[in-house]
Amino acid sequence: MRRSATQPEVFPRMKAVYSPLHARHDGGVELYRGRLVPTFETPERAEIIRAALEAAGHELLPPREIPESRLLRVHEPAFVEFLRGAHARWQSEGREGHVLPSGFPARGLRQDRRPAGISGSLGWFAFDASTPIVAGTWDAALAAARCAMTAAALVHEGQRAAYALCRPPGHHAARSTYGGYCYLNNAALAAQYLVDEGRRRVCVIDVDYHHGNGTQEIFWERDDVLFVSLHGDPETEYPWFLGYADERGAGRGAGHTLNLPLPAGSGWEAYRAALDAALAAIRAYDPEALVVSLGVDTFVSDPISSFKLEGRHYPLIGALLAGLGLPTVVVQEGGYAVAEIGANVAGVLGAFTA
Ligand code: SP5
Ligand code: ZN
Repeated sequence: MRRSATQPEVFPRMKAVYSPLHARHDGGVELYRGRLVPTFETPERAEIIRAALEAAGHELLPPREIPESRLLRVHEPAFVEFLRGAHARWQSEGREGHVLPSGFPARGLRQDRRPAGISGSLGWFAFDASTPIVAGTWDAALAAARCAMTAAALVHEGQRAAYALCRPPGHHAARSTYGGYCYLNNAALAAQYLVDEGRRRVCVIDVDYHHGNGTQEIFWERDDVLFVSLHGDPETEYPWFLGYADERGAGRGAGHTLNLPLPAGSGWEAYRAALDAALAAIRAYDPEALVVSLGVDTFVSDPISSFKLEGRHYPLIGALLAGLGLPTVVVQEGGYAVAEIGANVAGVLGAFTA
């Protein structure tokens, strides 16, 4: 049925930015509980989300050819060049097996120089052994970053909300480190895009089960981006070394980071209370745009996480976020209960079109 051009759509569809290039990032393994296992972060995740969005009537569109120079607004040039070339270098140095780091510059080791060789470089830039670099990782990561920045552009140009189906995810990637299945920080790139286009205060709210350590680090000393995160308590949950409540930002950014860790096992009641606190902080900041790092690994049967949210809670989260009434970019992060990932993501997004 065609609608007349003058009549507003009763249920306007959301623009969802998707690239098939995500599928090039496949076949990697991660170190999990002492074993190398296929990554939990799989191409199937994105295809199930895509199918659910199509079924819900959202409009899929490809990312724009955003210049790679935009990456450097958030990431260090040497880091970007490393990611681009790491797989080829590993191969040209005659190595077999998976491209994973096996040693890191921990306390007591030198932090002031990057070794020339590939193994030392991997340990320098990576912070875990669960984030493999395969031949197609760079193509997929760049496409995901472009999906996020395209969604930001759509919102800047007047869309009330837009969704970026990013894969690989991004919120663990910092200015010059990668890990947690993340290489380029898609949400930070979206937020920076909005700042660069003139939005004066942007908020990133991160509702993935895991703390968005990369996003926090990127905006740590800034007051033009508020970072708020709800996540499993890092005392027991990945990424373990960031995400505590006493981290509040520094310098100009003092007070512009808010962490709301919750114990593993938390359910909707505790989650809802933390989300209310997050929303109050966002309203007080009065941002001109919102970026949502949307992980649905808060779901009760997620295989690597321990919150107890159910399918019916995702539309409630969406309604609370949409209730802020802000131009909103939703960026896909985690979620590993593959059978339910599409319904849970679509549940959040539906609130922005109702
Ligand atoms: C984007 C994203 O969601 N990345 C998550 C990366 C998590 N990788 C390490 C997971 C370690 C989980 N430990 C097992 C706890 C089982 N309850
Ligand atoms: Zn996560």
